[in-house]
Amino acid sequence: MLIKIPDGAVWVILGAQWGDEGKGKIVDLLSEDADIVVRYQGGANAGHTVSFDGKTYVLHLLPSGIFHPNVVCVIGNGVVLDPIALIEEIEMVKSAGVDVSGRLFISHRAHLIMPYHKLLDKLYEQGDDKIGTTGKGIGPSYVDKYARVGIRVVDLLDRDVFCKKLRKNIELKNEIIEKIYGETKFDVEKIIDEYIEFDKKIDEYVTDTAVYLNRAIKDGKKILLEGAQGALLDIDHGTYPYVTSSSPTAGGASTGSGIPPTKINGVIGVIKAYTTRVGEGPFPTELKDELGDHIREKGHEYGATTGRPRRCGWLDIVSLNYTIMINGIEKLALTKLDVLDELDEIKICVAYELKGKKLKNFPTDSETLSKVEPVYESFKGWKTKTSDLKSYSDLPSEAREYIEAIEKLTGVKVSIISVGADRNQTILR
Ligand code: 2SA
Ligand code: GDP
Ligand code: MG
Repeated sequence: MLIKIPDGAVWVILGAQWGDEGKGKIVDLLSEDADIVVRYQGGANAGHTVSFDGKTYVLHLLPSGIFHPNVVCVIGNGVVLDPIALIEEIEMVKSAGVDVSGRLFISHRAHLIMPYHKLLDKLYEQGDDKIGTTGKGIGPSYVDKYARVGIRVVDLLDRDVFCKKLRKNIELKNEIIEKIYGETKFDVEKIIDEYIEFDKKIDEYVTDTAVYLNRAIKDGKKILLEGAQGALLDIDHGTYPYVTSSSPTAGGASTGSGIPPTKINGVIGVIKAYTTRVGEGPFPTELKDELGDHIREKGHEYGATTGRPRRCGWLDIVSLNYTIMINGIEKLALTKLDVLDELDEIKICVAYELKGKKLKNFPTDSETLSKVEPVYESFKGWKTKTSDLKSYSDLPSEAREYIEAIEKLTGVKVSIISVGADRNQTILR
């Protein structure tokens, strides 16, 4: 199934909910006609699933275009790179017959995840105020980036620079580390050796990816910018503090890749036919009942990185209209329609009420969001298997009504409909 991408297109593909919308599937699908796919934020917290030819792969750092031999994959400067996870992943795709040589580029400017980041992540997650992170060291690594003490891929080029920065970091963190372990846990020399070894393994991929991408734009290449997590987990625009520490939104695609905003000419939002969230934080349409359990089991809603059960609920148009606004989403890809196949009734949240009054905007604080009452519109279920259907007109009329209601409520066209995890289980409009 080929989705044609115009020459010179630079499109952002991002999650318009709380992540796991099926970005991996959609990016893989679009990659068939793309030249370059770029990851622009997050790290190995992401789990992007790609399924084809009866096989399923979960990617954490490599862009979801990696299974298309003609696509160049770029890990941009906005990503926080876990060396161990990256090397494991390169090995994983190699054993699946994928050659990454000459078609994987990693930014010099990407920050590294260090062993103490993972430890601090776990430490901050103790107690009642936890965020429900993936424990992959993401937050602490971005803290160091913004505190201007982070270690970047470029620092590995000079052993002396790397050692100096690492020693300073360990010194800064020792106090906390000693509090947990009663002694300094980290062997600085061992970390240095491990990371220098890592540098040797990735050296062939490291380059100035901003220069590479801007040259590619001049050459009219077709570029996809792949967001991780989702817009409602954005550090600025998400349900703070229950967010990730990066910018999954369209703005982050520019800062996280070095592609200027003026060169981005399309934004596609990926949404599920319902909503999921993993980790803590408000979720107005959450179903804490058997229906929620049914959706979790039917949709295999378990974390692709941690295996944690995902919280499930109805589609929420209020939050969706907010993420459409923040990102300038012009097209929607709707996934997992098949998961709703067995339901008698399907609901969409069309408004929030607080103390009996309708809210005009998506609340700015999590406290308020946790108190809103969703107002639902009800739709008749189609009670028909959709996972083998190939065209829009094949879909049962109730399913089409559901999709068209989403379009009406958002003012955005649903251009791609996914009815199964496989590449081919897709309906185009
Ligand atoms: P972190 O680890 O600091 O980024 O966690 C902060 C919040 O961001 C959420 N988050 C995610 N939400 C959905 N999917 C993610 N990737 C994995 C997946 C998650 C998994 O694909 O299933 O396996 O558990 C992801 N990564 C981060 C996280 O749950 C916190 O709410
Ligand atoms: P991502 O993080 O947005 O890439 O999404 P994940 O890979 O974390 O989670 C999406 C899950 O749904 C994966 O297991 C996919 O294989 C699966 N999936 C994607 N699209 C569909 C679909 O249309 N139907 C079904 N049943 N599963 C899908
Ligand atoms: Mg995921």
